[in-house]
Amino acid sequence: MSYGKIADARQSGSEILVTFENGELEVTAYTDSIIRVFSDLSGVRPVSHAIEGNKRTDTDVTMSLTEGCVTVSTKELTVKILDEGKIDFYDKNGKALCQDYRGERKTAKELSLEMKQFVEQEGHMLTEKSTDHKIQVVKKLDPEDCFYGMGDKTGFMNKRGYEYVSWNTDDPFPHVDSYKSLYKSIPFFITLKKEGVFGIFYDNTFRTYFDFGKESDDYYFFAADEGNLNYYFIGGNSIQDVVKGYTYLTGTAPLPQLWTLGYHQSRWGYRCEADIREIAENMKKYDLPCDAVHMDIDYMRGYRVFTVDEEKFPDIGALTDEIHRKGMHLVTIIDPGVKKDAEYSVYKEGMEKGYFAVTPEGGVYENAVWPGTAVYPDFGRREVRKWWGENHRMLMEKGIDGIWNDMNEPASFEGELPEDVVFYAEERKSCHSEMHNVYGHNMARAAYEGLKELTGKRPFVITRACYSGSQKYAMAWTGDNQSLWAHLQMAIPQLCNLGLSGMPYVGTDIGGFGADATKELMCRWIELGCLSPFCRNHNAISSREQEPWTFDEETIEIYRKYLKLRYALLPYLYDLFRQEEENGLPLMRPMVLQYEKDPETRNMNGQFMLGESLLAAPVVEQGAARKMVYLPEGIWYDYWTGEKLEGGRYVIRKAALDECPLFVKAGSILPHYPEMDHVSKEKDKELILRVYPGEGEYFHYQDNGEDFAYRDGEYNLYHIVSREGQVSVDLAHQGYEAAYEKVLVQDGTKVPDRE
Ligand code: MIG
Repeated sequence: MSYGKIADARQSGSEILVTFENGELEVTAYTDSIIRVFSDLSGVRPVSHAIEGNKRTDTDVTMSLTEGCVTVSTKELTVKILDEGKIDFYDKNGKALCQDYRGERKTAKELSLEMKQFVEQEGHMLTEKSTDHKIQVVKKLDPEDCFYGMGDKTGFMNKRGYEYVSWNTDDPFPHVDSYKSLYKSIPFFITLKKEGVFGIFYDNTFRTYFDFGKESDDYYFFAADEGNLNYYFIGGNSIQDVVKGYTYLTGTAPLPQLWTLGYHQSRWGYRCEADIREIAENMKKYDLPCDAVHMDIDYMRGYRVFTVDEEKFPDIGALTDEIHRKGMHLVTIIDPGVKKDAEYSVYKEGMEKGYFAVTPEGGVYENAVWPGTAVYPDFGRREVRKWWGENHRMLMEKGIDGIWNDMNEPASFEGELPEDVVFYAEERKSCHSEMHNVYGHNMARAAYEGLKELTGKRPFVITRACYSGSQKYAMAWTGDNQSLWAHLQMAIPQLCNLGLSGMPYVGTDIGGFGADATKELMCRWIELGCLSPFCRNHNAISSREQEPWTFDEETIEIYRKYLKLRYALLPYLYDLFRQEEENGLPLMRPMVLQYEKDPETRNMNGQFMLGESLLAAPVVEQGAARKMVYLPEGIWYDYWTGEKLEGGRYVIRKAALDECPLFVKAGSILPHYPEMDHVSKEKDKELILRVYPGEGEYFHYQDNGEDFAYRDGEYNLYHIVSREGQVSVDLAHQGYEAAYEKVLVQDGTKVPDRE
């Protein structure tokens, strides 16, 4: 659309309304570094699904109006709004950060119909060409610009040169770089310039389009055909600031229960109680630490959600008791699709109360998923979420410890839901095209609120589909990957980009979901997986079994070594979660998040940081027995040998099948737990501090690992300082009664006798 010339500009507090010949733009400073640009193009101003509560702070804003230009400034940013609705952003020194492109898009030519038919004859897939969109923000692209974020999109870290569509999609074919959509829609990206950085969050739940310089070297754009122009420009001095800004808006992930950070074993195809028991027993038998076994759709009665098949699972309460006695937990899957069955209470009640999505004509909308014909709860409505939440009561009473939400894109076996199926955004009548991308988000929210109410514990909810802000309710896994080296390789950039997109608690299906894992792939995947925030081996009923003991003795040993590493590092992971809850920074960090001033890190896909201290460089290539690792400037120590290494260069680390290269930054203090085979209900008695040469300071956090008492001060915070070989430990906050009985200080460069 064409805005025409600026007619007027008015300021009211931190909000500026610019009137054009045809249309209006609102520019609102939320903080000094976050500015929202809004234009009502649809006649509806939706309440954000991503942002809860009022995030506008008292922000001093100045405005001036000159011919053809409105200048708006905060302490940190200046925005110039020009004729035709063009907008440029500058940092406080007047350096241009982000400018609207002045030219027109040059959309690619479509093939002729004849040529299309010719190409399709052999089964080639035609990719749709990108056309102009009703709402389209085209920004000037500079040669060195890199792009990150965008949630779970395929490919490598840097999204430069690729296009994506945010439309939650369940596609079981191998997820490759050309995929434009996966399960999650997180319309947020970070632009790292040669100098300067910022983020843009396009809060529009309709299908949105992003092109990071695929169409042209001169511009990039984001776009939509419905909804409004509604984006947040997030400035800052670093990528970290931008991620903090984005999670300030959309929320951080709440601290999880400690046990959820343990190891999870899963498979689609544990068909009866005996199967679950056998898994738990094998974990013990092979000395493999484990905290949870997952129950996929097999446990339900005819795939009816919130039911249990009593033939195969005659006493699920007794089963959970038994699993709990082993120190483990049970997690059950819940899909959104409710079976159409007049005898089934969830269906009956939902029908009576009008809780399911309807067609424009008013009949309940039906499609099919696992149980056959099924209907879709309308999670955008508070009362439906409440009802759904309460439906978890039976499972919670039977002792189930977590809920795994699948198929919530939503998936459908009989074609995609038509765009006009009626869904609500709270009281406002809406439709599938607007509510699709937040369907999983609202379902996860329902589960989170239900579990919180029912158990009082920190809810453990896993979700596949997400929108921006889903991190407040659930952690996420990356869906149906496959046992492919390409997918192991993709795990690093995919999880890192999720982290930059505000989702810190994420993991892949370790070993791969589809296809068949080889022994080598399995070993390499646990080496990476044990350092991912979520650590679960899961695979498909149609794939070869992939529990560690289904390979050979060596695989079990390697698996054990890395599970023990994970359990040793649990206090470190938990500390990182606690910090993340405060500042929104992910645990698993791309090198560029930690070292953005070093251009070498801009395209780094084979290694990552876990917090600030640990650098992990897992092997993700078949047959490789060494790994090239980039050590940023400074001194590093090999985690396994204690060897001291000079940074600012690449090193080649040998990496036999049982070796995952790990390095620790000088001055680090890394908390470890003593060896354990699950997260105990008993209070931790001992903490080990592995201290590395150099000046160091560290805060270690401890609480009951389970509920929300920490928010009332029931936690301990240990302040640890190491200076010239002297280590001191002080309690900076004391509120949790079970402080450690023993804190053991170890020299990190001396190899521990623990294997
Ligand atoms: O289309 O519940 O991504 O983890 O095992 C299959 C069966 C449906 C897809 C999930 C996968 C799960 C599977 N589900």
